[in-house]
Amino acid sequence: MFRKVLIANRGEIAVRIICACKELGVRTVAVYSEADRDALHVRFADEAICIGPARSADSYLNIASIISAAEISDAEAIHPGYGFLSENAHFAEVCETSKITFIGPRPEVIRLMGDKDLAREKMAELGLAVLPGSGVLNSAEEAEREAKRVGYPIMIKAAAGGGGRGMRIVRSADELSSALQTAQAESEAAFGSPGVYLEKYVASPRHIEFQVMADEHGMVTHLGERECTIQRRHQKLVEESPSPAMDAATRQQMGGQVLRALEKIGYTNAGTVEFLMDEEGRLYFLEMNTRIQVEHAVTEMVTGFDLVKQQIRVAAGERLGDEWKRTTLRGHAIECRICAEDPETFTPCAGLVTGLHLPGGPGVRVDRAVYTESVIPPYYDSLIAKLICHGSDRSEAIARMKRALEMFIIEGISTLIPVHERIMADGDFRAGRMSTHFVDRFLQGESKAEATAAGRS
Ligand code: MV4
Repeated sequence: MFRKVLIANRGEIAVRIICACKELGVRTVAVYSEADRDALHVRFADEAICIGPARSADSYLNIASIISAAEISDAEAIHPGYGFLSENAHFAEVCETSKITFIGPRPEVIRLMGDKDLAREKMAELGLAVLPGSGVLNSAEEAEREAKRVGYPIMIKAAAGGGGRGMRIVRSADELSSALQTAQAESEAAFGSPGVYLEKYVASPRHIEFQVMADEHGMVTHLGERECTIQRRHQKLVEESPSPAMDAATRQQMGGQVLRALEKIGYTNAGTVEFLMDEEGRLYFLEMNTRIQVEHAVTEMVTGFDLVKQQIRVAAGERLGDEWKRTTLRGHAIECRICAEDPETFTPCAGLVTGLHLPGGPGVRVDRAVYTESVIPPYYDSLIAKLICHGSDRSEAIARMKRALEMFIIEGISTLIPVHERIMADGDFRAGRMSTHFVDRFLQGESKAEATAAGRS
């Protein structure tokens, strides 16, 4: 096992990684920006090194500063968390050449999966179903030909994108050439590369993703799926495991397909394979995330495994134990992302937290970096805590979430807690009925009548 690990991240995930290290008996090095001097991850780590000014580009994304911090502190490994440098193949390579273990998959695998159209092609070749679609489009004529073959409506996606950014729906041929141009320009501006591809558009899908874990000895395992359909502008709000739309037979079949594909790629460490579920319940591969995700905790609650500890163990060369080979899912877990945002407008709101009470009791977990008197800086993601509730079944998990939200008090700043309370009371949510459009419809008040009724019952 490593003696010392550097955590190249901030916020709740940095604290979460410190928890894992402490339990493994591994010393920790935090890095922090000038805006994070008083942050919880700095306080809980054994050592902390300031790596630059508040702006992410100058600190948490600054590869040279982070590698220097690892060298100065003599850390043997770096855990990148999520976001920031977690899916940066170049960073993983620099770690390798600096003789520091990057806690994640190999750089080539990160690079393959970062190229969304190549990943799609590779996974199709390895037996996963994909939606009808194209490779990278080289001309307007090619786009026209491919769109016609696939059939409208189609969706244009950035090859270097992912997570929904830079996507565009095209409903007919006359919209195509202007949509293509805009999409290419947006992709260039956002990701530094104009490459786009197209896919058949699914009007009301669900987002379902499989959690995987693999050691460096060829053993890959899956830990069931999460349902992440409840999103707003590609930001997930609520996640759960298992998915209310998945049955045991489909889980076993899809899980098996995922494992066989990743074995052939030689995948290592934690990862997530995302699928779109169409209106008929068919699953299509979308993309793969080569990092630990925000929503990993719901999988931890239903499997009983510690995914972050296991990431560190497999990066140190340990094998997956026998218990990973026969995973059983117990009960149901739901996560609400507690963001520092206005609950009406979703505008991020930084500031001083003047009061804080965290919920507890049976089946309740809070992963957070916020504390009383902490200042939420305006420079980073608005996620300040994750509330995760486990129950023996979905309805108990929802009831726990409802009461835990009531017992979660944050004063001084606005949060999305009121939005989550309304989602938990919503009739469609409680029935497990959801699609891409859930949050928009919900905010427009279409399901408000049901919400009020369910909230009172
Ligand atoms: C799609 C789609 C419809 N058709 N692809 C959103 C996240 C990103 N990974 C891919 N996303 C989508 N891809 C095709 N071909 C609709 C979405 C989508 C979505 C999917 C599931 C849950 C919520 C969503 C919200 C917006 C868009």
